[in-house]
Amino acid sequence: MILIGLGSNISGPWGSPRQALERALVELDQFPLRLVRHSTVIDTDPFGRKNQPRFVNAVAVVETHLAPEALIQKLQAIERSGGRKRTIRWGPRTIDLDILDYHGRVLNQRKSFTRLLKLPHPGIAQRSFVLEPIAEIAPRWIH
Ligand code: PH2
Ligand code: MG
Ligand code: MG
Repeated sequence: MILIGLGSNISGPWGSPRQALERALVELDQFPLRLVRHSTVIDTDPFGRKNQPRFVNAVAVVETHLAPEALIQKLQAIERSGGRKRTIRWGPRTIDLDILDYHGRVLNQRKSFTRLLKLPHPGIAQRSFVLEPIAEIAPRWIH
């Protein structure tokens, strides 16, 4: 199973955070991605950096033939079209798409000089805004 985490807490070209999540779900259903199912969209307290707007979060199950490295690049391209600017870590964002799990693969790889692709996503167990949507759509999923 491939699990994608979605998050947003500022408006951008796709509208409000909730509208941006809805649009991102449409983008996750364009070839070579197929949206299998997704959770409800929940309002959540900001995690990590507290003094920023509240988030909306959801989790989606997708299918694709893309390998993890190609998938993350595809997700980053979707983020860019949703107005994502990479500034401060854990700061406000118009749209954030994270690979949470890729068929149980374990990866800790240097993708470029600065960015690491880690699988499963290292923050899952600490983040209820990820765990609750996973429990909704994949209750038998095991970390
Ligand atoms: N994402 C972050 C940092 N903090 N807090 C919530 N509630 N939801 C998020 O998606 C989120 C966050 C960095 O990706
Ligand atoms: Mg994130
Ligand atoms: Mg991210």
